[in-house]
Amino acid sequence: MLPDLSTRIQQCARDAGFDLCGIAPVRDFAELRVFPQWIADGKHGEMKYMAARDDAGELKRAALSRVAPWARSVIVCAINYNTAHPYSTKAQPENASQGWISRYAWAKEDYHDAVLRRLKQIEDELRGFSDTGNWPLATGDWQFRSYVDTGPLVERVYAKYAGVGWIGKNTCIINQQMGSWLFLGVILTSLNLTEDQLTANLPAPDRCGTCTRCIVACPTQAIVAPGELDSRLCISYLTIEKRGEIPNELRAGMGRHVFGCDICQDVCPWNRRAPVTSVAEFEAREGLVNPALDWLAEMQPEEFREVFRGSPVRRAKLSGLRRNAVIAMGNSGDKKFLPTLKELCEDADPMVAEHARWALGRLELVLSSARIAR
Ligand code: B12
Ligand code: SF4
Ligand code: SF4
Repeated sequence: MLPDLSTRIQQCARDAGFDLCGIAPVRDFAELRVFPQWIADGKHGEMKYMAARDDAGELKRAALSRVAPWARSVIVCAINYNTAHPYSTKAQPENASQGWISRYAWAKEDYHDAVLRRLKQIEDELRGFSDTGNWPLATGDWQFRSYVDTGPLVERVYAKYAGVGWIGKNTCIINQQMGSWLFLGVILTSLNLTEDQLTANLPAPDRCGTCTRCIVACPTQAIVAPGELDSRLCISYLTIEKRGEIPNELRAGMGRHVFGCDICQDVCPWNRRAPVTSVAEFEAREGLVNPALDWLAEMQPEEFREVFRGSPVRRAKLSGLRRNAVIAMGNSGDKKFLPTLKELCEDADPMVAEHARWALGRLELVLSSARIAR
């Protein structure tokens, strides 16, 4: 029995700057049993790392107890990244020549780095407990491993069982007070926390009720069932993870999204009064909120490196970002993009050129149907 251990850990998390923290046991949770079928159905698209298997052929992310047999509990931390800017559902209809970069990606520092640094601070504090004599146990044998995204686990499931929030129908972790603009970070630990320390009032109750706003609002019908997302249809996947050509039939639904998508969170009633973060690293970089589409579509490598140094947007690579911006121009209904798109049809990057040809056709169609309607 380790009295007050979870309270001490939560204090460490607050000291490190996290808004929420809980501890979940390592278990074969019911939600994890849907994961193998999700992979078997191909809903992870081209994200091969999601389907990584261990030597015995088991999906790594579905079986933490096999991949990290030493791990007994998972400390789950969450930090608010919401800024005071309007939601995309409000800002986008007003700015036809501008695109949308997802709220999480405006940040001055990539969240992987900002969150991992804070997790390491917690690790250090926990290790330091025995040295200062503040802790009744020797910590020498404790094992910790911190992850942001890259660990062999489905973070949201552990967040649910740590009491951080419930898994909404949009698949996001939602906290009753904070909403869902939260980054998660996890620390696997060898700490064998007792049942009552872990599970008092857990998991967080589901408060979606009869609401279906996110499912209805998703422009590409990517939420195929409550809590189940088909990545292959999700704008976030298409604009960030998908390499090469975007399937033709999905391009119109992408609207003016150039990196990520926030719609299923923008419409969520639990985000209506979501607090604004005080974390300096998550403040928006200049020019990334409602960025000009032609600026992105014509960006050169040097400027890309400069503007997106240390930003998660680098993941799309310049070619992918330009591809996305070109599609967005096609969807914009703004005739000022016609000459730029004509030029981009001959772009040296064949992927950009192919998408520009589609976008030109699409823009001409949108403009002519607008003329007929008048
Ligand atoms: C791959 C990935 C993606 C993929 C796939 C998303 C997805 N929903 O699976 C794509 C690229 C589309 C994506 C998009 C986004 N992502 Co992402 N992503 C991840 C990553 C790396 C893995 C997620 C995963 O394992 N998916 C597998 C599926 C099966 O799991 P799941 O959707 O979480 O579903 C679980 C439950 O919903 C439940 N479940 C599902 N169906 C059913 C049905 C029943 C009946 C039951 C009982 C349970 C159940 O079981 C599932 C697990 O088995 C995590 C980090 C991590 N290591 O966990 C970040 C993570 C989930 N992403 C995050 C973010 C911020 C985003 C975006 C908001 C970014 C953006 N603005 O564009 C969007 C949100 C889109 C959305 N609605 O999910 C955050 C989420 C924070 C939060 N509050 O929830 C995470 C945790 C990263 C982090 N460290 O903060 N992401
Ligand atoms: S992120 Fe956008 S495309 Fe993906 S499920 Fe949510 S609303 Fe749909
Ligand atoms: S929009 Fe409604 S259904 Fe979707 S996650 Fe929010 S509360 Fe749940």
